[in-house]
Amino acid sequence: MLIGLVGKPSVGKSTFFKACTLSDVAIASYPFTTIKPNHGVGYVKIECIDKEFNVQCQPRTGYCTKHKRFVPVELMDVAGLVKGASEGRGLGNQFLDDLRQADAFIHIVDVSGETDAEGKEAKGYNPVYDVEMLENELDLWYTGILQKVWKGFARTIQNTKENFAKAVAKQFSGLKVNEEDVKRILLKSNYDAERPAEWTDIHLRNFCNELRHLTKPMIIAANKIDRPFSKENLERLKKAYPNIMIIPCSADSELALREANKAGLIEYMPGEAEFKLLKQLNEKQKQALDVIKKNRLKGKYSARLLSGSLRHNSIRLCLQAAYRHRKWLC
Ligand SMILES: Nc1nc2c(ncn2[C@@H]2O[C@H](COP(=O)(O)OP(=O)(O)OP(=O)(O)O)[C@@H](O)[C@H]2O)c(=O)[nH]1
Ligand SMILES: [Mg+2]
Repeated sequence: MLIGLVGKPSVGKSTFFKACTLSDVAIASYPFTTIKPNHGVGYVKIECIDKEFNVQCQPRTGYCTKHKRFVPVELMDVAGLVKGASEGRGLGNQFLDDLRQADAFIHIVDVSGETDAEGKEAKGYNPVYDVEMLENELDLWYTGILQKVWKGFARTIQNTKENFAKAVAKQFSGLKVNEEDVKRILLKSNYDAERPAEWTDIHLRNFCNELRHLTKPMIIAANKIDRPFSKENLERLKKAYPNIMIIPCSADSELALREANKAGLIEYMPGEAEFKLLKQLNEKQKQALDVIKKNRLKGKYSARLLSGSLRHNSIRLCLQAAYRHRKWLC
């Protein structure tokens, strides 16, 4: 199970990846900090059944502590995507190539409004544009794969009565699209698979959009919720995209807590409301943790709630994708 972290530059993809995996990756405020994809293992936290039996289990994969089970999920952090990527802009095609193997995406959006479409510093930017842009680029990517061969492809299928679903799945080979996926789209809508040469451009684009949604399901992580205008922007996003699951988070805060835990300064279990101090901290460390505690762990949009629900929801996302491929998560 591979989840790709996608989004424009500087939204916090690598920070999110590092908070989940604790791998050593480059994080910086300038665009295109990441060029080559980073792979790592993150964990989805779920309640463990061992609580019912009052024992401590030893899972084959992942780990279990205090009746919380941490299920491993492979994550991939890639380069930022900008408008025109499907035509090769930015790191365009290379970026999209890196995403072929993903089973699902988490779209990391900067809800602070402090980065523009290219990931450069800005003020008052509307993150709704970022969702529009990414959705559009992913659709163009999928549509482009069929469009470039469509005329000859559709004519041959129509004349030779070749199996449409099989032929389409072959065109998308490498993107984890199978025959069953194509059949599901055909069943759901009224595309005429025996006469594809008669499809219009709109038919083709709609078909590819549906195939993309089915084969690369996506949720949104509304990152940088700790910034002043983030809550306002979050509401704008929710209003514009009522059908997409949107989960606010602060990757930066989560990373600080995870690193402090790793260094033995605090005891913190990912997704919990509290952490326990284990050592004397210096003034700077104390201040940083105080800010996280006051503003992020206790507030309405708390890091705990956020990271907790993000984990919970990413399970649904993973299971949805796993089910498609008829295999279990672990
Ligand atoms: N305030 C705040 N800043 C954050 C948060 N997450 C990341 N950042 C900052 O955002 C900037 C960009 O972070 P990266 O993780 O490098 O972003 P990226 O999306 O991987 O960027 P590219 O690799 O260039 O595409 C850095 O300065 C981070 O410290 C957050 O939750 N809150
Ligand atoms: Mg990065």
